[in-house]
Amino acid sequence: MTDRTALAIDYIEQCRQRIDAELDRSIRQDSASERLQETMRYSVLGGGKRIRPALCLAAARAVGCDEEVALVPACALELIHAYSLVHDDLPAMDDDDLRRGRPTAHIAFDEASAILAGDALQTLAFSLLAGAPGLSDTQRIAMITKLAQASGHAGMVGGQAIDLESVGIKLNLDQLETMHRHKTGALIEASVDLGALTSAGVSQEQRVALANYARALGLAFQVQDDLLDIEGDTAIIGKRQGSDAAKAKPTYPALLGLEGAREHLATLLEQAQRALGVFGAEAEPLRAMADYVVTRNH
Ligand code: GRG
Repeated sequence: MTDRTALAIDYIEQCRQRIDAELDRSIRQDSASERLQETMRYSVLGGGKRIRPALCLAAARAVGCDEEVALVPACALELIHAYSLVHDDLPAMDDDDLRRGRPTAHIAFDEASAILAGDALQTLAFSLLAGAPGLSDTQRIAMITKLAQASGHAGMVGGQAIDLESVGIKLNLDQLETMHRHKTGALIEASVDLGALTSAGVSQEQRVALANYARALGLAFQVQDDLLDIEGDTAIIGKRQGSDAAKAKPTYPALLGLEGAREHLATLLEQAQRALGVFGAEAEPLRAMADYVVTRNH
């Protein structure tokens, strides 16, 4: 493990404690149904690497902001991520029994509860953003707009639709990247941008640099995910059982070969790190996060 990867692991751990406390507090707030609240808590607080919220806090630091101001936006990102996983695991989607090493929400509870929990997590994300402390209305609206675009049909949900439509079809590299840019990249890009938006004075140059970083990192995340699937690490933690259709999905190693995928990953990491050239030491957590994403083992 490099020093920078160790720094990322420490940084994520520090973020996790603050994020999980805030997520717990948000979900505890008045809920009409105890079972629904329990399904939401199960889906959000039962593990997960917290990559997206940590990226949001790290981006806030890079633009000179107090990470505390990015805490609520970071939670909104994790809530959207958790909702996407709950819905992705449903029988109508990937039909997975295990997630993060334990039964998926629809197995632990039931399908209707899982659908409702996903719906409620999504709306909670936007409700949190609308009341995020320490930000102007203009900043809150910019964040809500960004997160809605990144998670809706122009982003993550759109990517999921492309994914479902492409089962059994041989995608080329461009098509594969388009799918991943929407499905997983858009939320990673939004994570960094929401962090950048915590600074009212963020410059265009900084935002473009961070967008380039996040774009390369979002793709790198997916290449590493595909490589981990091949190495079998994800099977060990029971992340996926999945339907035959899910297993037949196109991947980077299938298109580029194992070595080709590893080279592609190295190129994307280099692009991400190069994009941060306009920043100094304040972007060190972002640099570390990039190293972590491409070397993580689950
Ligand atoms: C169903 C609305 C809807 C969207 C689904 C993002 C997505 C779209 C589905 C996730 C399916 C999946 C397993 C994609 C592969 C990449 C990915 C997002 C992995 C999970 O993210 P991690 O590794 O998860 O950050 P943890 O558990 O650490 O939070």
